[in-house]
Amino acid sequence: MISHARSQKLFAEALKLIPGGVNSPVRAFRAVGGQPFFVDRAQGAHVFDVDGNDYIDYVGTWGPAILGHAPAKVVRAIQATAVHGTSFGIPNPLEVKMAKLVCAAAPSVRKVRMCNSGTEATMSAIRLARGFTKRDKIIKFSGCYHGHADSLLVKAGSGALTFGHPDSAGVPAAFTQHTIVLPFNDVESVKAAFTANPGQIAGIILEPVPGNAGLYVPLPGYLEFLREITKANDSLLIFDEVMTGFRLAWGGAQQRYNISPDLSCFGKIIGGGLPVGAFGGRSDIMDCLAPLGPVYQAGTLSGNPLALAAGICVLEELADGDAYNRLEALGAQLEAGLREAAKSAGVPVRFNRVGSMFCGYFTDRPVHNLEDAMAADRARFAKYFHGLLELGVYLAPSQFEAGFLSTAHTTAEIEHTIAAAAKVLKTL
Ligand code: KE4
Repeated sequence: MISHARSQKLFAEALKLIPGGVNSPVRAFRAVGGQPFFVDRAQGAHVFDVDGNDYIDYVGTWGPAILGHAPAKVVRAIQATAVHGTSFGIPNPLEVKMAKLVCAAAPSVRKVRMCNSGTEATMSAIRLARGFTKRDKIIKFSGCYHGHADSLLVKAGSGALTFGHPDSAGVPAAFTQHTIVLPFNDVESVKAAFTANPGQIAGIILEPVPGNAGLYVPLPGYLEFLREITKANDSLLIFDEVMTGFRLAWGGAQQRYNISPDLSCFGKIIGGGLPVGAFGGRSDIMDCLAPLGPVYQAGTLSGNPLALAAGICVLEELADGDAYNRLEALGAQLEAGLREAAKSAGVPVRFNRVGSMFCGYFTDRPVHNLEDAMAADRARFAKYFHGLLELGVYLAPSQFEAGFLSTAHTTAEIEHTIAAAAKVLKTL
């Protein structure tokens, strides 16, 4: 049994001062039980808690750490930038450099605006889509998470005709009445929504590979269908690539699946672990943004030099594409090992993976949408999570989160993880 004495003491203090003791809900371990550990430092593929325990990390600060934690080059870039100023609120050369990199990676993005979180990016992209199309309604999919903007904290209505209901206290029904929530990977429901709301849908926003209900993938032809039906209805296709951008390929999911969305949202990796968001797309749409056009959007720290220095360093490291070959090889090794371990233990696990993003669902059914994911055995996942934690492997503390590999992971760490999983699965 590893000690968590110092973490427990810190958590007790945190609970008095911070709601739930955490600054973001998922960190509280409520989905798996127990208490969160407090991190002391992170390096490469490892995080070390305040009690000195060492964990192989498959959360990667929820996606940004694609090169592992504290890569020397990134730390140096932040240090070298900080001595010249930590924030300007004035145009700076790094903003042009970052914009060039994003546009080079994603040809659908001809202009891009930096902001400070994925939530800001998606919230702004939706406002922009509504301003450009002069329409109010937005389609999103259950199980896709786009941050905590009011109009996106919504659960499905009873069908295409009825609109979303708030999925959080404090969100007035009026704020979600224009949001239509549909099941992912379901073509007919999208057709019905457009038929029921002719000329009223500003756009569809989706995670092209949903990573916020575990991980599941678009069925063949689904993304192409969404591209066509939005075009046919003068609606916009918005790819929320906050998680998949620069993760699934240099050009993100849109490169991997060869789809050209009208707008894309980014975050996480492009800030190298510092607070960041971005949204971009067709020039005719982006030019509707203030100060050029009537759609307002702003941010004191947008284009912050430290976040851009860190992000540019990471993107330049990823640009030659070698990282993605390495991540694919590591992902394949992990997938093969975990599938074998579950089979040997006789435990039904459905393992979904795209490149360096993965999720093992404790179910014997395929998982193609939120409903399928909800059928997974969460209690079994919780035992698996804690069993692995005891053996020095840190997965996301929820069945409904994706796991992430980094280029700092090695085959030795993957082998340790597989051996630990084999041991724990036998106890479930
Ligand atoms: P942030 O506002 O947390 O930077 O980004 C929101 C967001 C938008 N779009 C996608 C596809 C996302 O995955 C996220 C945030 N992801 C979660 C992980 N499931 C962040 C972790 C957290 O909320 O603490």
